[in-house]
Amino acid sequence: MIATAHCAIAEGLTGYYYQRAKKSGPVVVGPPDQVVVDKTINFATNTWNWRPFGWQEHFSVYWTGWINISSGGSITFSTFSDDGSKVYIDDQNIVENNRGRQEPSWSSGTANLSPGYHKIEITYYNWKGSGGMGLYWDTGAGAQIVPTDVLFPETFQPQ
Ligand SMILES: [Ca+2]
Repeated sequence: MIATAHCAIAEGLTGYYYQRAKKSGPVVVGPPDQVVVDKTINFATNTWNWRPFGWQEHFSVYWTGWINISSGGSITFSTFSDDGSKVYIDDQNIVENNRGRQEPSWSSGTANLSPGYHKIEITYYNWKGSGGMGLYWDTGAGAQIVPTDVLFPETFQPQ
């Protein structure tokens, strides 16, 4: 047996993709239509033309997994999304960026995190028209896409 938990490779977050949504928010219950691991959450925030699996409208995504915090303290997370999105860390709603159908919009929130692994969950949906989604953090150098090397999929078992 290989002790995978000790040499886990950061490879991104597990994404559950649903080919459905409501006008007011995501629908992320029941069996997903697709499940993948996304290296980063950084989809078409320059073109607003994100079409996962060829879908353009009426889809939702639930990403889940772990984020590894090397230096604890206060960290600001943001999303930039069309339509809405939310971020939860350790079951706390850190970013609330879900106003119903919306133009590309920023929203931020701050989490006070200890060093180590924390559960992270994100919801996103595109009801109609253009779509895109980015997950950012600011660890002192301005808002940047949360990098793959701190993101672990749902199946990862933190020690
Ligand atoms: Ca839209």
